[in-house]
Amino acid sequence: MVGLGGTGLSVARYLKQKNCPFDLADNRSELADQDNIRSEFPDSELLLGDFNYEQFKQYPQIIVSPGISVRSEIFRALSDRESNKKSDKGQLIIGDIELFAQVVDKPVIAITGSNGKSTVTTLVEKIASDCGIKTIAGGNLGIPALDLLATQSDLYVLELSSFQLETTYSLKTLSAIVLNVSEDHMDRYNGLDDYRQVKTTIYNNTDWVVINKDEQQLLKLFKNKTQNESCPAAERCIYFGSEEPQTGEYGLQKTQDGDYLLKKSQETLLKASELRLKGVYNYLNVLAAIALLEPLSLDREKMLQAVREYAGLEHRCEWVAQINGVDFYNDSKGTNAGATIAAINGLEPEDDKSYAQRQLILIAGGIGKGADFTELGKIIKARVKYLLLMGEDVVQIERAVLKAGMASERIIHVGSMQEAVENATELAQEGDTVLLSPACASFDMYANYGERGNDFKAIIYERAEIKPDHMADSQEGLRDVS
Ligand code: UMA
Ligand code: ADP
Repeated sequence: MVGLGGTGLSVARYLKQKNCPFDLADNRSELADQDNIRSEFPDSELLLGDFNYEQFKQYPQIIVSPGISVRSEIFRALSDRESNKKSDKGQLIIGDIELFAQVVDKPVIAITGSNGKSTVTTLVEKIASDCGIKTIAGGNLGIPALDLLATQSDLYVLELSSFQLETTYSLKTLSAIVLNVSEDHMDRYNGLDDYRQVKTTIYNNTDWVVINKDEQQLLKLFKNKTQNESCPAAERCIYFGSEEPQTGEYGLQKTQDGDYLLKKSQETLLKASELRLKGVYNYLNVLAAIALLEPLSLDREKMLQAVREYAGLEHRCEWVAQINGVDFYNDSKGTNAGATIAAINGLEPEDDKSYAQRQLILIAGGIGKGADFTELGKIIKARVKYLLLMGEDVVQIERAVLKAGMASERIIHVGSMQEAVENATELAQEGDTVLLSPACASFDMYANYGERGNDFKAIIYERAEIKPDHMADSQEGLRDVS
């Protein structure tokens, strides 16, 4: 088992329970919990420090954590050894989702995408549970997949990252979705096409394919795939998107009276104003969740009631407080450009007539993961009055924003969250909105996005003299590159 984060430990516990012999490796030379690991797994060797090809090649199977790239030299070399390509256990290099796939005996719904995964995963879990199905969700969301097996469930909802998909081969799903694809993790992929290709492997073995019609490149890729391979789901596609739907599809209808979520061409599911989630991207998340559950033919009214009740997750465009007429939103989970664009558009809908009078002040920056910020730069220029930048890769964002034509005096560099909030408060006028949506990972300044969001909220609560009783401690499952 290579990599001893949350996934590594869950795999190790699973293998121990199955009496399957294994050793453990991590390329860090020291781990904070290494003594505990040694005493929990006394029969396993603990290999710390640089990975060693000669050592690794002795093993019939290598399970790799998602935080470690299987495209790195050592794993490429190991898989290239023709004779070892497949062990008697299957692929030589696998991940925890593959182990899960080999034993799960209940239906699985799988969700990937650059943004919206956690929202859709938890919404699917809530709808199915409220409709009376014993459901549990996990994967990239937080509870490692193998740990889900300890809870008796009739339905598993898995959030899957592209890293996890890279080491998964035999996952069979009831329904599967690639929500969207925008630049993320470009430090691990050879461009957007490569990343998109990995994401679409989620459709490899699914009964029902749920497809976002707005994602033209994805549609094209899927059509090519189904033409070239015999794909059982080719006739079982459920389409959704932001346009008015055609028969059998899910979509949105914009009217004078507001937005409606529709199924097929006539049937109204919900009026957008009935939802606690806001923003077109969230309406799409709702449609995606309902579409994923279509094969289960759930009770329609119970399903819609669950959707109405769903309040969204912490750190995703979460309203924090209003101070002197200024609203503060925490979107610390906005860890790539696509997420921040969605958050900006969601808070300031184009058709909102009062938009012109309101100012948006954006706090962004962190680890850019090699992303191209050109599109985000244009949106910021068009919609953001002041941009407060902090963290390691602010130069890339600043360059994109200046290139889009934003005046340099509207861009302010700050050294801490405290300074960011102080500046934002000074610049904001009554009616304005301050949004933390970094478009970057947090680990230059924080342990994870949760800690970053909590820091932002704590500063605001202090200024507002609010004593929140719901401030979460550093949450399990938020160990991230996000
Ligand atoms: N690491 C090393 N050396 C090692 C092992 C890990 O340096 O030998 C580093 C990695 O580079 C990484 C960190 O340690 O920065 C954690 O890596 P890991 O694979 O051990 O992480 P886990 O604790 O197992 O968490 C993983 C997911 N993390 C990643 O994919 C990086 C978690 O998703 C997921 O919740 C968990 O498994 C359970 O399935 C987090 C994430 O950020 C939320 N995911 C990315 C995202 O959503 O964008 C993909
Ligand atoms: P993920 O698990 O994929 O990171 P989340 O549901 O946690 O997604 O949402 C993270 C951020 O992504 C949100 O805070 C929001 O800014 C943005 N977002 C959510 N849903 C979408 C979507 N469908 N399209 C684009 N951006 C989205």
